[in-house]
Amino acid sequence: MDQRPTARPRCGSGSEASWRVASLRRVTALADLPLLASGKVRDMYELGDRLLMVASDRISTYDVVHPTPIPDKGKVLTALSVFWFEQTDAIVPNHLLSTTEDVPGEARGRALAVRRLEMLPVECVVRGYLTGSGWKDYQSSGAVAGITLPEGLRDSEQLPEPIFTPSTKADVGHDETIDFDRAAEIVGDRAVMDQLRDLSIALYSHAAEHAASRGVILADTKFEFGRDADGVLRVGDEVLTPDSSRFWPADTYEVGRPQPSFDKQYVRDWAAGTGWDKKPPAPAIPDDVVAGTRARYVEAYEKITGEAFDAWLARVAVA
Ligand code: Q0Z
Repeated sequence: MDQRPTARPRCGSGSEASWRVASLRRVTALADLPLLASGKVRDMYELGDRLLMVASDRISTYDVVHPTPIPDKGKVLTALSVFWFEQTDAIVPNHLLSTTEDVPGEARGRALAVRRLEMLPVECVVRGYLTGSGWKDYQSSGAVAGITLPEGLRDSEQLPEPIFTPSTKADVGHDETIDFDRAAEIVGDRAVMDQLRDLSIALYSHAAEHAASRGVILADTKFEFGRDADGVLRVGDEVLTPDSSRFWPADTYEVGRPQPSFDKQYVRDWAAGTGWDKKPPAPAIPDDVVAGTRARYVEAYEKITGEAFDAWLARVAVA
């Protein structure tokens, strides 16, 4: 069991002798925590009755993870998630507990201590623009997730209003878009599904408006919700990051064609030039493409938050 103290003195504060402070503030190494789940680019550890979510520097294109990490990618995504959790706390509470307390030094900046939730079994997708699978579905049926859209919409066009297009949580392969009724069946409660839709659209609308004011289009995004030990509905997982959303630079946006991805376009363009068939294994990424991609992630953070990325690193640094 977790025998670490729940409250620790801050280094340099209080009157304890420094040897005592040092012994009490020693934290567990990541390797000593039980690994609960590993995604393509993230890992989840048990932290007593809470969880530690760790974003890695791994990057995937065309659903395949490259062997080369993008330095600081995990920290940028974690920092962005925290920015949005703070921004949207009044819309819906979230699972964030701490960015520092009980976060091992080696994981600082890329990890969050979060409440354990009972996750609801649907993905809550909101689309403000017609792209990706939404664009495909519209072209073949005129509808997305059972929502009939106006005729004549073009690739990447803004929708008259944001739409809620839930999907299944597939263990392997791709999530499948479902209509609202099917989502309500899976969740088992239509009123809860109404709540998830309203919260998802409110979160998206808030974030899209903020992003627009900073020259970034939030085309679409995905949320995951769950209930805490008291039954309170909270948004979990990561929110409004480039891995859970499509961000487009507003200054080069053009309707009628696919938009370049803010973060991954350098890697995709380079990969296309190599003749890689998009099947595993993904090729190693050359240094200049790594550097360009890292710069894009940092730029996205700074553009959206208005804060230097270094300020995030300083805020979470081990005291
Ligand atoms: C998140 C995932 C990751 C692999 C479950 N607060 C929570 N409570 C309970 N479960 C989750 C959360 Cl966020 C939960 N995932 C997605 C994240 C690695 C899978 F870091 N699955």
